[in-house]
Amino acid sequence: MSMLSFEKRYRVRGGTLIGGDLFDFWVGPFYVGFFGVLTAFFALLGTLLIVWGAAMGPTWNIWQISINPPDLSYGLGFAPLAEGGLWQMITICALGAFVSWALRQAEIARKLGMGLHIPIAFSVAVFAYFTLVVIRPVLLGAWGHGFPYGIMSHLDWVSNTGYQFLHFHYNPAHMLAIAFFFTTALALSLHGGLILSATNPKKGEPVKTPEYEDTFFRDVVGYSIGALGIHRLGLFLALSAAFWSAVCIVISGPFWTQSWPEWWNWWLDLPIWA
Ligand code: UQ1
Repeated sequence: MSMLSFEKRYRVRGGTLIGGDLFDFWVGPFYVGFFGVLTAFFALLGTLLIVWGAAMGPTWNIWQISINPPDLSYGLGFAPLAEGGLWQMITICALGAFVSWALRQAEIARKLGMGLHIPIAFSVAVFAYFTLVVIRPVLLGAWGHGFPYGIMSHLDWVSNTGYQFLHFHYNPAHMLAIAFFFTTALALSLHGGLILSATNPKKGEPVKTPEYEDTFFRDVVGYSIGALGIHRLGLFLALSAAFWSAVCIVISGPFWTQSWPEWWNWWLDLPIWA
């Protein structure tokens, strides 16, 4: 059973941002709303365009299919469908679906009288994608700077773009992003482990209370951040990872064109060595 019987009681009217009561209904377990319809529209159209692009060839090999952005010579203009125009339309559909999804999250949160933490957090991930396919290409003057939509091809793009700056690990914002990704994994593993251990005691023993959770961490590291605190910390770490990822790529090209190892020459150039 995917939905508990009492969940029905939380299915309240209102909270919509647009459309009033018109789309204020559920289909099975799913809330629809104006933005649910919009999300479905963009997701379906975008997927069909990807399939159309794949059908243009040259391969049906799932690993090798790639919908490429236009050639750099098209600048910030529209390109013919087979020459990157499909990539442009798919990008519009993706952003349309992501933004609609965030607004649907906002409607549901409003219905339930919750804060807007979920749509705001999701928007940070969307912002990272937007930075890659819109902000950076616009700053560099061509849609061709966006990344191709394909399993192997997007990995090749990441590799090539990294080597364009000789060694991307010397990018200070990239260092921060990686540190935040790793710390997010550490925090979530500690938290998930703690919750599962507290809720799965030995046979016949009662589930452990939050005091046990606090005591565990006070015993191991001398500090407990608390049940609410760990979620605030986790959210901060995860959003920081996405944020610095966006920063590290948007500064590469538009604001720094040399190799990233060379950026550290500011250290050697300090006047104190003279
Ligand atoms: C923690 O202190 C805590 O509070 C009881 C949790 O909540 C359930 C946690 O999940 C974790 C992982 C910690 C430990 C975190 C730090 C920063 C010491």
